[in-house]
Amino acid sequence: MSDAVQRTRDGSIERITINRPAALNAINEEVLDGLEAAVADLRSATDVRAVVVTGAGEKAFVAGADIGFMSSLTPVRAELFAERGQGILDGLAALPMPVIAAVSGFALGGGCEIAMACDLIIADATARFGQPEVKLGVIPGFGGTQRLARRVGLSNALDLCLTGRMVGAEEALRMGLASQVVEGKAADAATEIARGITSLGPVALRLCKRAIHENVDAALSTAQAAERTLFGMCFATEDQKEGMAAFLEKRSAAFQGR
Ligand code: CO8
Repeated sequence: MSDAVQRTRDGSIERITINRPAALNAINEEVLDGLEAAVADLRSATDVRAVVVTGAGEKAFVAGADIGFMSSLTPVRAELFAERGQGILDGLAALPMPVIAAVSGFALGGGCEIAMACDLIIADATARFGQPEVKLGVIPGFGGTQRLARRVGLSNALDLCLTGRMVGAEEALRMGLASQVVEGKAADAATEIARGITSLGPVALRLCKRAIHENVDAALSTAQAAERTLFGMCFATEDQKEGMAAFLEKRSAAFQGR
């Protein structure tokens, strides 16, 4: 079994580390295999309340798809590789628990696309984001043209995709690509944020993700109808009763995820 993607558990936090530091964690078939397995396991992992995705080594989150691997792809295999990557990142985005990308160093091409499939992107001062595919004569293929436009708007997405330029953490924050820029290492801050999330209502987190992800492209009236249905569903949970009782009794809530 490959160790191109490593997974560790810290209480109810799962950490996924993309682990090819000598190639700046570039994405090859083994990385996709590891991500696919992680997504499949986490989909039904009720004991995991938050996920942190990070890259091994000091230099990169992920510096894109592996260019050596891609260089000899036929059009059909390239499309299949992109289709597989898109499917896995769709699965990552649809995980029931919050997923946090901890970005230190390069998050380029497919690396930026992995980060954008996460709910939060936590960047430190070393982070460098970009979609440099046009420099290689290709376009983003793991959802980048679409997720970037949805996250940062058309103007910023066109800027990044058509120039291939890299932006630092502060510019990524201004664009709305990074959720937060932190002091110290992104992985440490992301773990702290994940710890905070583990004390929140798991069912509410799941429904909140659904409300946002499943309706982002819908008309406002349709999306709000979905929201109020999901809001109503919260009142069928023990978590809602516990959360509101804890507030009224001036104590911390102990959510069971039911
Ligand atoms: N693929 C393969 N190897 C890589 C990659 C990569 N994307 N990025 C870095 N490496 C390797 C380098 O070749 C080098 O290996 P070696 O030591 O054996 O020569 C090692 O990592 C260290 O890299 P550098 O020496 O280049 O480090 P620098 O600090 O000088 O530069 C950069 C760092 C700027 C990040 C530079 O490595 C770079 O530009 N990398 C390529 C970035 C890039 O273009 N990424 C986008 C790739 S395209 C893509 O992601 C499309 C996704 C959708 C795919 C759809 C499927 C068909």
